[in-house]
Amino acid sequence: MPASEKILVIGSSGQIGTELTAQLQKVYGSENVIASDIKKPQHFSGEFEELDVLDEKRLGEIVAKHKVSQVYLLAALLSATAEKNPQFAWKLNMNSLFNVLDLAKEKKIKKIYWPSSIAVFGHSTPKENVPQFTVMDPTTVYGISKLAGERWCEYYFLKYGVDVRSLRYPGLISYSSPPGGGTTDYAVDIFYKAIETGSFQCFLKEDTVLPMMYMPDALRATIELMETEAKNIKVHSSYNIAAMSFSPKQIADEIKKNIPGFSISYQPDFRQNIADSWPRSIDDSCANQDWNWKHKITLNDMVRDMFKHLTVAVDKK
Ligand code: AKB
Repeated sequence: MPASEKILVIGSSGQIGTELTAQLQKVYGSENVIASDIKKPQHFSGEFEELDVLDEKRLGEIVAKHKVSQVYLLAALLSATAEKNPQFAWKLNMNSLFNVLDLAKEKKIKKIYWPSSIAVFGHSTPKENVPQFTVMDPTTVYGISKLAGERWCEYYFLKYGVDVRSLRYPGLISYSSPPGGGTTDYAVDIFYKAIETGSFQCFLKEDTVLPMMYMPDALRATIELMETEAKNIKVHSSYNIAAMSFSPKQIADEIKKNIPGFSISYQPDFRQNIADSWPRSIDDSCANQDWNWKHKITLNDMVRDMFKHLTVAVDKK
């Protein structure tokens, strides 16, 4: 990244935002990264601006003040929370994207990162090895907003030459910041409950297989995509990326290798319907061909690393 670039992360306190902000600071220098969210977190080191992304005027002021050239837009309501407030989810997920796309259209910023999700797929999408281009019929408001967002990203690229890049994240698993409001969140909660109480009640059925990824791979994918030369980006909606797929039972079995007495029970709720509409595995060969993407972390590595970090964190409490 050229030295003159300044990055604004919107939604820097969320699950992805917390870790991506730290990684961007590490890679590009703290002085080149401005974090922003609705409220400043208690312990944050670096530049921070309080920002409601729906406030277009304030967003423009922050961009001008810091001479921002790249925006990572991470603020969104995820699948489960969005179902509880569909109108607001649509407003937040779509208007935030328009506010940022329009800054690029007006040449106030040069590059955008905006995450999409496996939630863009639906019941008619193939369940296994979903190709990059396929049937997409999402049934959740979150999935609909991500699919519409993908179409708008491509539209802004084709019509106005906006450099906007995107990944369809699978469920993301991390130890340093909790997820909020997703259907794949169980795969993070299960570790905390296993360590703290030795048991876990899962809101999905035991054999519900979903695509997942460990956060370090997701961060690397994001930065690699943003570093790719523009001429090599062939997908202007959002790239499929993949790492691993597992069910609650499979991850519970891995956890039992670390905590032999661990027990899991299943009490499916409304999130089961959401999970049932999503695919089980993803074909990410386009990302591999265009910018050399390849995941590194397997289920086994991830479980080992989660326990290493979480056990230390729980011991310190
Ligand atoms: C969710 O479960 O809503 C998210 C996602 C798959 O985008 N983690």
